[in-house]
Amino acid sequence: MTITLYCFRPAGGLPDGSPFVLKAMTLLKLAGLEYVEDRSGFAKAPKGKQPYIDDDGKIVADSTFIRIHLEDAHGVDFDSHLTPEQKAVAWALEKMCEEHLYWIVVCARWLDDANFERGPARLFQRVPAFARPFVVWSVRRRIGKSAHAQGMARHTPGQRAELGRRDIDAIAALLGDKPYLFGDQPCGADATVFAFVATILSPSAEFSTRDDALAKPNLVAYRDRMLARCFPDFARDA
Ligand SMILES: N[C@@H](CCC(=O)N[C@@H](CS)C(=O)NCC(=O)O)C(=O)O
Repeated sequence: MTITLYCFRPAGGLPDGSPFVLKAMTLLKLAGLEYVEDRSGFAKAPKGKQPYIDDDGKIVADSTFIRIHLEDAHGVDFDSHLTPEQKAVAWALEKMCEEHLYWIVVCARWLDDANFERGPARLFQRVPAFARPFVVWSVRRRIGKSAHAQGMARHTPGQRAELGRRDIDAIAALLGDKPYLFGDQPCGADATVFAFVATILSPSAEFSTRDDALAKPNLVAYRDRMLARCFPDFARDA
């Protein structure tokens, strides 16, 4: 049985423009499970977001629930080599990326006009030209409201830069000179942290958090290592 992964599309030199989709792809790769990509499923997304999967008729939405499904239904144990303390750190780090760092990325990509044109604007290329300005305006407005409700958009760009720098410092310090977050083998949290680091390093948006990540050689090497391992077609020549 093949798993179908509902996703957006490659962007910024990565297999998908969404860090959550990239996380799900990476989990599937780390698990050694075959999957096919379907880029036409957004309208039917059960939670209005991607990724979601169809695994032999079972629909699972949300990257974390996809991970739990892979563990339960396919017997995958991403964290078999982690101590309970490392598992706790892994969970906290993942949620820092998904619930904090993500919103810094959202603000950089969607609120900044130049970054919007470089990145998310491309998502609307298939919308008929006459309707595009309205669709773009309404989607940007909705995402801006979400970022405001979450809180990140209430900060000044300088304050977001400060928060982003601290997230990047935390990831870089935890990774240190290890190949993966907790040693020689990747764990579940590597899928998440890689997805966010790679998204931030991608040239599709210019913001200070990207500069902070580019200034961490261990993060750049980690991105390249994970790309080479999971997505060789997208690997840099580094
Ligand atoms: N908690 C979800 C978050 C997924 C998510 O936020 N996906 C974004 C793309 S990065 C999305 O589909 N957004 C569509 C929208 O908000 O309209 C997960 O882990 O999968």
